Amino acid sequence: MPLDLYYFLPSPPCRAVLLAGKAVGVRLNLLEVCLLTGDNKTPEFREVRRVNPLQTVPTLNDDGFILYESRAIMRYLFNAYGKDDSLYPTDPRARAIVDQRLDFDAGTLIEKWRGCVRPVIHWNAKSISDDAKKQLKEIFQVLDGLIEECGGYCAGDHLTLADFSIIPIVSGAEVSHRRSGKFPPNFAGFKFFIAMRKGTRTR
Ligand SMILES: N[C@@H](CCC(=O)N[C@@H](CS)C(=O)NCC(=O)O)C(=O)O
Repeated sequence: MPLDLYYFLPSPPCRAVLLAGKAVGVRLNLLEVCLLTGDNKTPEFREVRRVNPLQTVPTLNDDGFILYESRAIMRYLFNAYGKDDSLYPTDPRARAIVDQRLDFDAGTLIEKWRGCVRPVIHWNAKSISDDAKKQLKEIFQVLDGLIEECGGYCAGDHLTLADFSIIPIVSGAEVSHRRSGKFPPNFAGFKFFIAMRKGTRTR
């Protein structure tokens, strides 16, 4: 039985779940909810509204079991269907580092990203404030240091759920700043990111 995933591609948390689902090896039945046209407020989205008081994507429906919050969904996919323990290590310290990075993403990194994109997308701001840009730059420098410490990954010396959560933020920023040449240097060594770009770029 396929798992239904309500998603919207530009949303980093949705892309994180798509990456994790692929790595875990589950088939996701994708149901698009266009946030730009307010699909999540329409009657068609009633099912999700009923089960997700936040009315957000991603939302997973696994045979009636409903889950929202991308990092909880990623962990659930791993716990329920994962075969490759390295994605979310069982060693307490290795897992703690993955959890730390996931929490760093949820509590800090994505918020700095939102500080830049939200005013433009939702509040018709014509530009991003200098303060928001500065905050994003500073947190990217912190992330850059973590990637360097881990030899090209976000948490530990191999690919984990933390990379899937963080990659969509970095790739979104990279697209925005592709020509500025101001990207933190170690992002160039972010191994999964490079692989993903090679696999997905068409030009
Ligand atoms: N912490 C949540 C964030 C979910 C979230 O805010 N999703 C946004 C898209 S990025 C959304 O659905 N927004 C619709 C709305 O707020 O009306 C997660 O990681 O899944």
